[in-house]
Amino acid sequence: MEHPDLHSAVTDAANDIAEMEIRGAATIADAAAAALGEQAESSAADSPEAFRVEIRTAARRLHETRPTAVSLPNALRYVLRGMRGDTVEELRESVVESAAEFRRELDQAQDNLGRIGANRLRDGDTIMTHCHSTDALSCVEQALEQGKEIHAIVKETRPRKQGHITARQLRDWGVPVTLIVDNAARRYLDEADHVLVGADSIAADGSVINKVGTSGLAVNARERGVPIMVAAQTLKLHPDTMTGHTVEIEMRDEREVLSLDEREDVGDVTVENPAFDVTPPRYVDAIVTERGQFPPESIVTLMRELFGDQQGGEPWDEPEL
Ligand code: RUB
Repeated sequence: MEHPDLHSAVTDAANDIAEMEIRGAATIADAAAAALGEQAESSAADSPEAFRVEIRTAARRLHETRPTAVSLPNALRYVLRGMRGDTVEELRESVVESAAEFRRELDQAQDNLGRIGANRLRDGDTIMTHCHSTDALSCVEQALEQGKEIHAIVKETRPRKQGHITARQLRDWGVPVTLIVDNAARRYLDEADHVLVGADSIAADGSVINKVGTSGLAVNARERGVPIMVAAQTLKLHPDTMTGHTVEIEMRDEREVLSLDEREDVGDVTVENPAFDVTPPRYVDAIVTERGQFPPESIVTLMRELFGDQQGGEPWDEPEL
């Protein structure tokens, strides 16, 4: 069979995800679902089989962009599981609807999670954040809507400085923000009531995979007695970890760390640029999801309930009959 044409919505989304123009686990999932929907909508497939191949090829293209956030394969799997029908038209309609439904649920889950997480924040509390997480910010937004006053210490988050996005968003909501370099975090923990971060993936043992630097922050926070709260929709639960798989940590280009001039100046050294790290469950106080909040060690119970015996597998695998 010929290689199917991919819609520019898919190739553009894939490039933007790889280049981090689209970034953050929930936003990546949303963009991937939207792109699959557009592929279905504009498909010129002349048979149901050709249509299925086309959608699976699009899913593969989107999936190969970034390896760590499980929200991406979970989103693709959701949309592909909704693909049903005997004709191209039926298949098209089912994928378009499945993608739209996924996106609606994502929004709803983030709002519900925010309401649950906001209950942990008291009037006058100060949070310390790392990176930029829409799930984490949803908790702050809901706390503000409840009339609470919240202050924020925002880590800039090298090398990509996603902390600036967090700072801008909080400032727009009227939250007083203190921006600090990552290395100052331990000093400012004494002024924080919570560390509030998001997650790219949550493993079955309750480990939290998030932006590199999260684990060091969590260890320091534990030592200072500051509770660590992780805001993560169930979309971040990693089904493959139930059978012992580990989560791949993305290694990114050294140019994010050193400019070409700096590279020349520094000379022949090895540069490593892991984008994420793993925080063991003993450093996490609560994982807040749209289904309630959980001590990390008990997240596996929720995973069993949600995934049952079904394993993750590749999103484009043919369903077993
Ligand atoms: C983003 C990051 C965020 C999580 C959660 O990393 O680590 O904390 O993705 O975000 P990157 P959200 O900038 O490398 O994508 O809560 O929005 O899903």
